[in-house]
Amino acid sequence: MTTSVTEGLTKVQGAVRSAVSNKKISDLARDTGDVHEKTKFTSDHGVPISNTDHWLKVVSDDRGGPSVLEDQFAREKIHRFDHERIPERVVHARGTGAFGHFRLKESAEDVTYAGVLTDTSRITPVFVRFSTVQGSRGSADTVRDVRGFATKFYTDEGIWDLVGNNIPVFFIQDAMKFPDFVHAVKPEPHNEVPQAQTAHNNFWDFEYLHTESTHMFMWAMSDRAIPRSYRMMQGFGVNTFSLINKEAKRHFVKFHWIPHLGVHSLVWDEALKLAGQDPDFHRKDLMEAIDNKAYPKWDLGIQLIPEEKQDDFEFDIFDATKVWPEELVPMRIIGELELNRNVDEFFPQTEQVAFCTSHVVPGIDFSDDPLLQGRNFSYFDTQISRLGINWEELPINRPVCPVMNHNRDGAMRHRITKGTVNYWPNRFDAVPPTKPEDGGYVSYPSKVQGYKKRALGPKFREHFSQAQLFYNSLTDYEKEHVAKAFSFELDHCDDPVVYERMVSRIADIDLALAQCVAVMVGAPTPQSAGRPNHGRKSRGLSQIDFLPKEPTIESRRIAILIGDGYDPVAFNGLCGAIKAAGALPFVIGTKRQPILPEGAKEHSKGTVPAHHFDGQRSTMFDATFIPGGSHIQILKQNNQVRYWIAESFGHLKAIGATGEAVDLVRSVLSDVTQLYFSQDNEVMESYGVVTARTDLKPESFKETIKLVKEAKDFVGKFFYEIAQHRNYKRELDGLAKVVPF
Ligand code: HDD
Repeated sequence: MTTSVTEGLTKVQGAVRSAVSNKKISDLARDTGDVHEKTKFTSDHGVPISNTDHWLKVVSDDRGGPSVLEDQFAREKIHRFDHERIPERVVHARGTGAFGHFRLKESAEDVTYAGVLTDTSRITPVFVRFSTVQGSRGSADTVRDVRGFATKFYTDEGIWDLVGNNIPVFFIQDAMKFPDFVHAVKPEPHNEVPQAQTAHNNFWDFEYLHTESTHMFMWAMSDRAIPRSYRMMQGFGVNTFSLINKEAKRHFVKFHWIPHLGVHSLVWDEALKLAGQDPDFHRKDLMEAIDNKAYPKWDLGIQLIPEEKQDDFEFDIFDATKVWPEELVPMRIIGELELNRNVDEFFPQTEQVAFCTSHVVPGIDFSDDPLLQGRNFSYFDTQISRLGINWEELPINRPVCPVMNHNRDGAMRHRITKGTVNYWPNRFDAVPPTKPEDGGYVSYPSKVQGYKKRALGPKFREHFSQAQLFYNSLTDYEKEHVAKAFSFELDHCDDPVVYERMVSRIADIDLALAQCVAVMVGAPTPQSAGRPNHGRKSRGLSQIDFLPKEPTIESRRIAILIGDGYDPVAFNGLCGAIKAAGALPFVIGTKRQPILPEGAKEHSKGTVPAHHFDGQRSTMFDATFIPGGSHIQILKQNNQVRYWIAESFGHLKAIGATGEAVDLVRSVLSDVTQLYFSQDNEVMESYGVVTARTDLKPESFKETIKLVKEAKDFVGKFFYEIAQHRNYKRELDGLAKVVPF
């Protein structure tokens, strides 16, 4: 008996190892399912069905009659449908996911023996689910909110779930407060309003009463909470974990995902509009990028503190409301995450994926972070309620290494374990615990002493210093955005107790900010700061610290506006250059039927635009290009085109125009007297508006990438402006508001 179980296990392990070596492991991590085109239509019990449209009825020759309950196929179809929904996640209900892999670039064996962080020859398959926090499953993607960034690593030693957010700190220090926090942030209990917004009394009431939230709400009011794309945001493990090495030495660790594309955000007006215009904006963005092979990538960074230095900091390193400033704890980049495959079916993969912070692999351990310890209880529990006790058997959650133990039964058990015993120890020595020398998990033997009390360590009591550190580290335009975010949020609170107290709290961080918000929301203007500003700043808190090393427009969506009579040379040249730079051109026309270029021959097929002006808005694109040509006479009369240009300008986006289109752009932006446009032969860049009077020459498109790096010629200058993401100078100099949109 013992031999057969062990042999079986060895065989499975062998099969997995060889699959790993054949790089087929990524296929094991997902169930590709059946391809429906090749399979006969059957009932769920496998019987082929010939009619799926009509319930079995008693019909006579001339009329229909009653349906009969006997129809087992109709009943099965309706039963299945009635039970299609499972409880949505209590938080992070709205999300999207993708598959990919993690490659370790530098072994971290000096600090851990975890295979996934030491074996540089491995390619570890992953599934990542991004999410918003507050909204229901059907809410919009672009709301102001924290974003979830949860990664499931299918390692050779089992599942490692790194369940993080795009903000490095959290609202509370102790997990016991989580239900209060979630109740306060979710729609209010009496009317279920508002959906997917923190802009309401209860949330800000809670924030005021929990000074520990101050650091986090400063982040939530910054641009971090309105990302341009899931692909352009950082991820943070937030909690403090431990890494243990072969010598049984412990380091405390914080995990970071750093996006190759940089960290970029929408502007608030755009985020608000997109919530209605395209509620799936972020979901589609991720799928579109992967479909176009613009695979998003992140570096994995670790910050390490050796165990003996845990008390060397003015903050408690187990307090999840604190960052570890990079000046004190440097970042070490060790690996790279790439997402490269969209899901095949949303429900069994993205919806049923289930994460657990308690899922770590040998070499990774927990810490005394009180938030993490509570999370380690909560996630497993929530998966039981969402999916049932056998949730780890679902294809998306299943480890790719063998699983063997004495756990049994429960609803929806799939696994069949052969053998006559299901307990340990047993007379056959069957399925014994795995010894540490064979890779069995060993919890780090840390020394624990103290009193059993409902309390936190003394350093957990300081709540404002890092909130100031964050605010001080922002650029001027980022600070302006924080002021606007507070003004929006507190304007939506109608209880003066809430917004007046909150303004006094903001004065604990920055007096000028509090004064500005007070004016906007109608609270008494504070006359003195709640506490002095320590004036310190830190790297890595402002988004500007994450601009890509080389300017890139990869995967950016660029709208090209045309009507009949567009200049074909500029149009074709720009389309080609956009594609060559890895970005996506979208032709938006006055209609979605063929549009003819200037001088088209009689039977010319013209261009069929991807969209027309009623179908799209400027908000859905990163930049706009308008080629010259006689079509400008038509576009000039078109209010949608004029609005598009004004709105793009207001949303700080790059605008490019050539030939006659320069006059169109100038006429829309004529009130912005600080702008300069191309007069004759030169290419002009002014506040991110790039214009060229002369016709574009095909040879100038050839070396696109080089031109962008040097910001040369029309293409180089225009693409360089797109790569900057937004022209914030336009906002700082007050130009963005000049043209109404
Ligand atoms: Fe949580 C989901 C991130 C604190 C309890 N959380 C959830 C998800 C993410 C996070 C990304 C979605 C996972 C997915 O895509 O399925 N949560 C965090 C972070 C936290 C945090 C970064 C602070 C460091 N969470 C936290 C606490 C508790 C929970 C303190 C409870 C004590 N979180 C849950 C949950 C969820 C969840 C209720 C809902 C759905 C799920 O777990 O699977 O158990």
